[in-house]
Amino acid sequence: MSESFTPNPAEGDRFTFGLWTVGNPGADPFGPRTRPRISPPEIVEGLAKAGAWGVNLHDNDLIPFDASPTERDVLVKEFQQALDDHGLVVPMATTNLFSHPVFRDGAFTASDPKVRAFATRKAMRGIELGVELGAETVVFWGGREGVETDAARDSRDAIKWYRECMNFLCGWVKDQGWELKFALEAKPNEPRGDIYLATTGHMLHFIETLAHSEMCGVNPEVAHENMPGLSMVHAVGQAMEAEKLFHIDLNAQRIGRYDQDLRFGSEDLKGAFFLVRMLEGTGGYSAYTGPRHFDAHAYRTEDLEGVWDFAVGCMRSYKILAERAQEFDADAEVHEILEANHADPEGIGPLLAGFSSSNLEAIEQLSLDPDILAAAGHRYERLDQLAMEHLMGARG
Ligand code: GCO
Ligand code: MN
Ligand code: MN
Repeated sequence: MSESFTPNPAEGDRFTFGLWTVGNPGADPFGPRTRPRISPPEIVEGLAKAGAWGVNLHDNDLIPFDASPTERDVLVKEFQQALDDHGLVVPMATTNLFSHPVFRDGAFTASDPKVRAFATRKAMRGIELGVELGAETVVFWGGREGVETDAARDSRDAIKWYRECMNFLCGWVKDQGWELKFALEAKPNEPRGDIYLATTGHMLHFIETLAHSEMCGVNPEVAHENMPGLSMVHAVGQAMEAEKLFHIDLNAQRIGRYDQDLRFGSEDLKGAFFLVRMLEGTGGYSAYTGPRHFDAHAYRTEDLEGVWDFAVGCMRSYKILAERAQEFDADAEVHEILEANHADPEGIGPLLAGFSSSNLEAIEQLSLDPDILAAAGHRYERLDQLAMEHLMGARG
């Protein structure tokens, strides 16, 4: 076991936080903020001290909605200076298409085409800001893309307008000659009663219908998959298999609750373990190469000291889980159980990998007795106990 799980960008740790995450002042729908606001340059300084590699932002985390062009430029310059001073990068940028009342009926899916045009224009300004700061990925989270009542519009229209806006923005980015990737983030509900494209799976299909699907992928979030009781590990696995995991929002969540955005690893530790194992690639396939981004915030009980405890905690938990995953995948007993379950001494698997008359004939000839096949147990109780013991630090 390592002596230290301190995050260190110089050793290859690529942890990022949003300005809105550590900058969250603890306000909720039932009460005002509980801690002071921190300016973007102060956040950059704090994140660098904590061991983060980068910082991400919404346009309006840095530039107020009604700032003049001159005010904008001053804020961007100060922020850029802080990034240079503290050696942080901005790998991702996103656009706030949910706070202003203009988006009360949606942004890209608003029934009023003027609102859709306004949202598209705001997204272009957000992308320009991202490019200016060096971002390579643009996230789209459609917080207001939904309804409280389906009397409002036909969801087929909503999906069509969403596609039109994404196609327009992809076309514009290409026209600018920029090499950017778009990462679409799903959430099932909150703040709208029902949000369109509710899960990562919905998004993966939608992306395939876009004009420039090659530049679009997903940004799955732990909390958003767990809210309705779905598996984040499966969402990420499907995205990785499709080569569409363009970004990730790490946090923690208890099933069935409002979007909690808790410190990574603080709930469903087992889910976090298998997620980190998949991202690190210790169990097979290549590792995810993008930044490990935390979209979470400190408990409302915390002051600024607690905010930095929160940020360090997210990164330490990730590193601890990465080490535990590596130990699990190096465990001979784990290998033994997995090999027994995956064994294919007769070479049957490849026969199913493509239809041909010879494969068909070979499949038809196989002696497959379901009672024999059903007789043996799989030893997943032991395998899972091994995972839990590695996770609890009792092995390895
Ligand atoms: C949420 C969402 C947002 C988005 C962010 C970036 O928890 O409400 O996840 O935090 O990730 O707007 O697009
Ligand atoms: Mn998110
Ligand atoms: Mn969330």
